[in-house]
Amino acid sequence: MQRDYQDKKIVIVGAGSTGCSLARFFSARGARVILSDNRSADRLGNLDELKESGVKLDLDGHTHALFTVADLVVVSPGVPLDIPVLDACCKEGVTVLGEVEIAWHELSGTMIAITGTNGKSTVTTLVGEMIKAWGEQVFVGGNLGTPLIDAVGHNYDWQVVELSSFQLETIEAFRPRYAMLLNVTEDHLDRYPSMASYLAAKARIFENLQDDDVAILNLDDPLVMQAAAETRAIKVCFSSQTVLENGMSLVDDKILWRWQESEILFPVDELQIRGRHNQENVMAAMIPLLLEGCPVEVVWNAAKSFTGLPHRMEFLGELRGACWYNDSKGTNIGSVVKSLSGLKSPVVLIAGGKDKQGDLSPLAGPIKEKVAHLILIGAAAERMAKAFDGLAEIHRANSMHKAVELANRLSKPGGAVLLSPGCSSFDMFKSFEERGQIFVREFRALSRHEECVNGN
Ligand code: UMA
Ligand code: ADP
Repeated sequence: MQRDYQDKKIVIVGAGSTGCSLARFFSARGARVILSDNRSADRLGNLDELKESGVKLDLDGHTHALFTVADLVVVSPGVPLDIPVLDACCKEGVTVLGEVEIAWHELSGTMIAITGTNGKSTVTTLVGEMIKAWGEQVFVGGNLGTPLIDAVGHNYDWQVVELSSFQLETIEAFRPRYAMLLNVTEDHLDRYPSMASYLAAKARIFENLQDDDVAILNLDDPLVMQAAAETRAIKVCFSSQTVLENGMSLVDDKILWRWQESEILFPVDELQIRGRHNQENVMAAMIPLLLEGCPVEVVWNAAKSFTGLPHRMEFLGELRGACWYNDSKGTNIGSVVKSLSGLKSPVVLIAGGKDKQGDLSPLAGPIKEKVAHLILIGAAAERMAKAFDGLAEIHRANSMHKAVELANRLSKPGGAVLLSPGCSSFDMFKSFEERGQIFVREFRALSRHEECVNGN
């Protein structure tokens, strides 16, 4: 499966975490590597180590002449495929692939690939925890943070990889053993011309599956079932609405796993992660493990011990009787709807950020029902203010510090304050993690201040 890159001219596009890992991988295999980025050196991380290992840099823009003579161009997920230099590659017949495709050819072990609009990181982490509890060697990464190419050379028994639609756009032969599609709602419409093209990118996870591979599907989501309609793989579904003869269902307050004559029940009130969507995440995560013969108690104990990831409905504490939640990873409208559904009114919602140009209307009903005050930040503030006019009292804040102060003043005992932006973070912050960390830091500073004031 491994490919020979000795002396090949390889251009890597994007010098973020993916690009740097790719550069290390290819230079260790004797390739002639050029790392290209449209940013200047002062806006990138330290690239000295790569330079020392012979990687050439092409910064502050992409030099067409370097690309069109390359043997291979490998793009980072955040690089749109329609930029002029990649058009030029296409015209010249230069192969353009993504990091996941490159990594897949190098890896042995069983791969579980997970995509969907929401719940990917939760399910990826949970599957990883279950495999670790089973005592196997597992790589857990992908869009979650550590590029898949970093798994090469470690002989993992398993790779559990979170995949974004961006990463799936640049696969060719990529064929995981298990391919999971959790749900599809609007996202990334700043990159895709339509919902159909976003769905088509997600559906590529099934493209190369064969008869003995497994597609794990959310039966309740028509777009998921549409995306997997043509797959050759064995379909194993989960559903919280239908009781399945074969598959994973939610029956009252129990998860029911039925597979080839056997039947097992798991009480959901034993789980620490809350909400119907998290029950669905647990159902999806358990499927590959149970199919692989992992003992039921190992699977369920891992599910029960899982307390969730930071920045996903992370409970911070109470301030003046209101509960505060950090849901900085709520980066699309569908996820804000889910997060609000678990909260009691009145909610102060902090939202906004880099606008992904999606339809905001699914959030109108939940805002009307639950949100008393909507504090808007970032580039999407104007569009959101128009869309939600009259549904809640609307405020603006030009920093997280101001948003937190205002939220504290507007909150009511018994209610909640929620940061769930429904947007990506890149207009004001480096990442959703940084946005969440700053929110938490501001919350803690305010809590200390209130304690001092009350103490006096
Ligand atoms: N760049 C160019 N030319 C362009 C556009 C961008 O050179 O035309 C450069 C930028 O200047 C920048 C570099 O590309 O220096 C960044 O590449 P990248 O955005 O792919 O960033 P990485 O650091 O490689 O991170 C990527 C994923 N980022 C995106 O998909 C935007 C990370 O997901 C992922 O964790 C990482 O690979 C490892 O797999 C982040 C993300 O926001 C968390 N993902 C989206 C999401 O979850 O919604 C899809
Ligand atoms: P992703 O990695 O796909 O962004 P995460 O697991 O990080 O997903 O969860 C991000 C947010 O998405 C959560 O805070 C929650 O609001 C929402 N979410 C999580 N799981 C689901 C699900 N199964 N269906 C719908 N929304 C979900």
